[in-house]
Parts: sequence; structure tokens; C-alpha cells
Amino acid sequence: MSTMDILKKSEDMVSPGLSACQGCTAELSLRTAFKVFGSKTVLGVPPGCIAGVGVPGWGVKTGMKTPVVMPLLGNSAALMAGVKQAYAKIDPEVHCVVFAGDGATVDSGLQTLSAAAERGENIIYICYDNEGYMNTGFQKSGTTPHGAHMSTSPSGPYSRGNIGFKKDVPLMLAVQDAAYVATLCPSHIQDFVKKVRRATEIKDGLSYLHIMSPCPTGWGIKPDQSIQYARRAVESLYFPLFEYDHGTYTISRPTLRAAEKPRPVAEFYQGQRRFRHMSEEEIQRIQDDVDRKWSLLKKLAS
Ligand SMILES: Cc1ncc(C[n+]2csc(CCOP(=O)(O)OP(=O)(O)O)c2C)c(N)n1
Ligand code: SF4
Repeated sequence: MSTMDILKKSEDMVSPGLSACQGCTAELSLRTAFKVFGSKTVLGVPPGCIAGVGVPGWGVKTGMKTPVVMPLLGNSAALMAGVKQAYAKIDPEVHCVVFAGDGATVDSGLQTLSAAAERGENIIYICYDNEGYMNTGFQKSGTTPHGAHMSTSPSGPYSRGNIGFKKDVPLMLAVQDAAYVATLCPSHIQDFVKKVRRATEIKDGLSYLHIMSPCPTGWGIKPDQSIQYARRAVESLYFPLFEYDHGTYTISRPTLRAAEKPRPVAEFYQGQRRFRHMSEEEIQRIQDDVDRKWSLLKKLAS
């Protein structure tokens, strides 16, 4: 089936009426990914926006149309690995999928994620990266970008927002030999669907999908701008799309196209309330970091 056929013909596995903010790309990504996974799927969703917006549901008419398990903030990979091992004996075709925020993934749950990758657990782990702990009031996480004003790293007379730089967990897991690792963005839906499909084919280890997820409420953009900012993240190489598949790195087509004439990272930073205090010099530091990481990725894929 083509991407358009999958999106048009597959059932939406998420009931209407979630309470996510308007323009939430995490919800869009969940709905899109589940069009590929279908009904033979168990979802593990730790505390965070997606759990909070009603995915676990009440009864059988709200939330997900698939079974949902709610792990703790830090043990999603371990819990879903156990669920998968139980299902492997009953029906190995059942996908066991984690859909977790960046806080639950790159901070709290990193140990269990890394251990599940090491053991070769056959789960699909998805991180929707909205670059902060959004559900609890916009605290900084390990993927919050440099300079961002967050409730725990505010900008003001004595501070300039987040001091650190975005942690690169997709590369971390690729180096650690997860079976399949990919970065995805809802602005490039064909590439997105292709990678989710590939994850469902993997039978010999862990698949890790890291999705760029603009969050209008936390980023201070309008709901109808979230896809525009998602696109800017890809086109500036701030968020390069790539795959690591059993030892081979491949840069994805949208990123190869963008790399011919990348947009300045400043265009991704401009207009977001969390970055409005930042000077040109501070944004140049991000550009340098993005350039450095892009050179590394090119080398890995060459
Ligand atoms: C051990 C632990 N600490 C704190 C919390 C409170 N808590 C619930 S949701 C959440 C935010 C999770 O952030 P993230 O995973 O980035 O998802 P998002 O809210 O951005 O969707 C926190 C800190 C918790 N549930 N468990
Ligand atoms: S705060 Fe952000 S991630 Fe959470 S529901 Fe709203 S838009 Fe989505």
C-alpha cells in the first residue's frame, strides 16, 4: 500500500476527542503511527502529555482502540519488553510499542531503554520529542535546546535559558547497536510512514523511532504553525532525518535535499517565545553545534 492509501484506508486507532492542545504534533504522530501498526498492538504510554490527554481512555469508547499499559516515567522499555515476551508465546505478530515523551525517554527511562536495546528486546520504542517536560509545566529535559527559556532554566537578568545542548539519543542507540534507529518528523509524512513500516518488520532487536514534535503551547508558537516549525527543523539540519539499520547509516531523502542549501538555524529559532531573549551570537552557537553534528552524521553515512 502507498503512504496515501495507508493514511486514507487504515482505521484511526485513536478515538476522536482527545484533549491535546490544538496543533499538538505528538497527537498527530500517534494517530499516524497507529495507522501503520493497526489493531494488533499494545501501547505502553508513561506519564506525560499523551497519557494525560486521554489515551488510556474510559471504558472501550474513548482513548486508544488498542490495549494500553501505563508504565512509570522511567520503566517503559522494561515493562513493554515483558509484555512482548509474554505475547511472543501467544501471538508473535502483536506489536508492543512505547510512545513516550523526551523526559520519560532521554532522562528518566534511558537506563531501561538502553538495557532493552542491549538485550535485543523486540519492542518498538517511540520518543515524541517536544523538547521538555511539557505536561508538568515546561521543565527542561535532556533534549531541550541550548538557550531555551523553560520553567527550570528561565531567561532573566541573571540567566540566559538552558545552558546545555540537545542530547543525541538516536545516535547513542545506534552506536549501542539497537537493530533499527530512525528520526522522523510529521512535516515529512511519507518518510515518516516508511520508517514506521520498517520498524514493524524488525524481528531481531529493538527499534527506536525519535520524532520531532513541535509543541505550540510550550514553544510559544501558534497552533497552525507547528508543521511549519517541524519543516524548519528538518530544512535547517537542526533535526536531520536518518536511519540506522543493522549497522548501516542512511541519510533520508528530505534531509539530503535540504543539505543542498540548508536554511539557517536562526529561522527555526525565530518566532518561538522560548527563544525570544536570544542574541545572534547565542544562536550562532547552535548553528555551530548543528554544523558539527551534521558533519559527524555525514561521515557515519559515507
Ligand atoms: C518518577 C516521576 N517523577 C515525576 C513524575 C511527574 N511527571 C508526570 S508527567 C511528567 C512529564 C513527562 O515529560 P515528558 O516525558 O517529556 O512528556 P511530555 O509531558 O512532554 O509529554 C512528570 C515529570 C512522575 N510521574 N514520575
Ligand atoms: S503541551 Fe504541547 S505536547 Fe502537550 S498536549 Fe499541548 S501541544 Fe501537545
